[in-house]
Amino acid sequence: MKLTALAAHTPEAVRAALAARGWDAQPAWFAANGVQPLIVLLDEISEPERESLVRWGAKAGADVLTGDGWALVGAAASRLAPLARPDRLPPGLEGLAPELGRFLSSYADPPRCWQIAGRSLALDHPVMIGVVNVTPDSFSDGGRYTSVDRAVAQAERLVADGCELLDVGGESTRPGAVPVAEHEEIARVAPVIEELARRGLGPLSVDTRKAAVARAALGAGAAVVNDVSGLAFDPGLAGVVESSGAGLIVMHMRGTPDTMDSLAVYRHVAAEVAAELRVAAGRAEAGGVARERIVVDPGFGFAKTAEQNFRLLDELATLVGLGYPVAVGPSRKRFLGAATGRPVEDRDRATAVACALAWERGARLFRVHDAALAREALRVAVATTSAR
Ligand code: PMM
Repeated sequence: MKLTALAAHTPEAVRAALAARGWDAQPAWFAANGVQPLIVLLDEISEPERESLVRWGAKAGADVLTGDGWALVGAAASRLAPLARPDRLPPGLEGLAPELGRFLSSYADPPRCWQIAGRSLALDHPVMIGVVNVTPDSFSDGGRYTSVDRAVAQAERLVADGCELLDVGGESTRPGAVPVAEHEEIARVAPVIEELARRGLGPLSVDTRKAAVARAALGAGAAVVNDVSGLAFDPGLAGVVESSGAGLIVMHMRGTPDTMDSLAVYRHVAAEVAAELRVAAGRAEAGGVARERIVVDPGFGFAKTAEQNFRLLDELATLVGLGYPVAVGPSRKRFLGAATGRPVEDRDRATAVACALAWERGARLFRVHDAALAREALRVAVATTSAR
């Protein structure tokens, strides 16, 4: 007998083992997905549901760890699947089927593209979003690109280095940053967006929390609204996105840049951020924004300590489980400095590594200040992942 330990973090090792033993590609891929271990945490379940789950787990050979009102279920995907099928559900578990069904179908068939105004971005490869900050006080490149000419030069470099979307922001959101008046923010971003669009340096995104700024930016040629408040700041923003057909990035944060640092209190950061992002994406959908236009983002550095940011980066698959494409913006942030000891101007290598780790965990979009290094790291990460 000869034992080989197979890698279990993706179905790839099982697929390759079966293919090497003569299985055809399709059946090997289905079987590999079927034996893939999945773990789901079910909160807010009733006592009868909990009891039914324990009985089902004993019969199905699933691990069920439970407490008051919750159950953590670990099993191969093929064993979990019947829980999502109303016709095959054990009695008493009917309430679980819709959510489990949604999770399993997005697990089996993740979003493959993102609809933004006028086009769609394929997500079968890493999509880099280049940062063009036109704020005088952004924490990482503060004040260096305030004029339109400088923004254009920066945009040209980002596009040459592989960015497929450029994110133009006119209000710094670093902790304690001074809020910018609407008209001032429009005066900063609109001319830059207009000029970048005129030069074909797009598609373009506007990084704003405000409906009026988004409206002006979309009018100037932007195709995406990137809202760091997750539609919590301006109730009018969803309507502006909906009526323009723009893409929307819903980022997680708590409070405002002024108050967020004091709100970095979590019992279980990945689960709480996922739940809060689900609510934020729900706000977008309730406002008429189609699901295929929405991307979610954990909001590294926004109401999170360094330790919480690293937990979230490691547990990014929890956000991927929401079923929306996931964007990340670790670029040059403080938590990377905490790990490397490097100052803000020397964090692009750490950013590139964080992007590679995030790709491996399921992120598809990467908001970066320096795209050249991130692109190299992402190429290595992509070469290590199998095509789905
Ligand atoms: N971070 C910043 C600004 N906007 N948008 C998204 N979607 N995700 C982020 O992580 C994010 C963001 C802050 O960084 P900056 O001041 O360097 O732009």
